[in-house]
Amino acid sequence: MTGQWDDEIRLRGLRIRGRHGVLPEEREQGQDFVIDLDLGLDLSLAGRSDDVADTVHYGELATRIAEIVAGEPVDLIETLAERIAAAVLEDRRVLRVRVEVHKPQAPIPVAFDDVSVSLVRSGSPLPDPVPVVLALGSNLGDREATLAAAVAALDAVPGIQVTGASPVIETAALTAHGVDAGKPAYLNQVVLAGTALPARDLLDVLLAIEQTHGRERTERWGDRTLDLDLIAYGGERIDEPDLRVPHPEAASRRFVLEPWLAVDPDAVLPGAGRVADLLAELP
Ligand code: A4P
Ligand code: MG
Repeated sequence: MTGQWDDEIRLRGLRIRGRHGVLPEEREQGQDFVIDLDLGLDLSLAGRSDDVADTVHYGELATRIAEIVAGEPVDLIETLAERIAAAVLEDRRVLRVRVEVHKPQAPIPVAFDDVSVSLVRSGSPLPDPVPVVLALGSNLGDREATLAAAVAALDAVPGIQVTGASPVIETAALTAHGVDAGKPAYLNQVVLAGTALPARDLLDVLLAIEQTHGRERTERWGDRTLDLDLIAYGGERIDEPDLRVPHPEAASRRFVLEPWLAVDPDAVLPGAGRVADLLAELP
């Protein structure tokens, strides 16, 4: 663990006009409210990826807060602060938020600098990521570049974090009729990842990446430059027409087992056994 629990995004002095307060003139004329926010969240992912999709976008956050402050009036700045905290915590990555709402023009009959309320609220902790195993294959186009782009695309998806990637191996094409040396050879790779996504959502992500990185736009309609298979989703068994996990062919496919073993010598295919043993048993 890094110091991720201490990571923060701080937004200070967000000044928005609102009509909150109990007095009629406050409701009619409105006044400035000033918001300070401290968001506690893990910034290490964004620090590595340099991708705004891996963090809370402070511009979008500011816009959302401005909508709340400028929106439906409430009597108390306590209520306003609570609403802001709830909106910030809608993003499940935010573990903790401190909201301070200042009302510098509050109707106080004595000279004063500022009045504010400050509250701290916590989000419900994210579930531990599920470890998943993905198999990549490509036998058309710039195979190496396609695999690299697919790994990067996977890692860029919020809720997916690539934790390991095997070396890329070249394998003869396996068809319904066995190994076919006349077909273009494949490059294969196995990627380990952790995900907060349900298995079905993960499959949708795989299919979408296949679509964007996989289709060769040539006359050879249907030929795919990228095949992305979900080999294992934690230890779960799923047996539905369009989603079968663990992948039913994995145990017999050298082009899956070999790279998998290379990236994880202790790998186990749920329901089938140690990958090292499965590989040794293949003809
Ligand atoms: N689907 C169900 N379960 C899964 C799963 N665990 N992972 C469904 C991914 N998809 C799963 O897949 C068709 C549908 O399967 C998906 O829409 C999904 O809903 P596909 O990849 O579009 O089908 P395909 O590739 O035309 O056929 P198939 O039988 O899935 O082929 P495979 O198993 O993907 O194998 N030879 C070498 N040397 N290296 C290879 O990588 N790959 C293949 C393709 C053949 N020969 C190969 C290699
Ligand atoms: Mg497939």
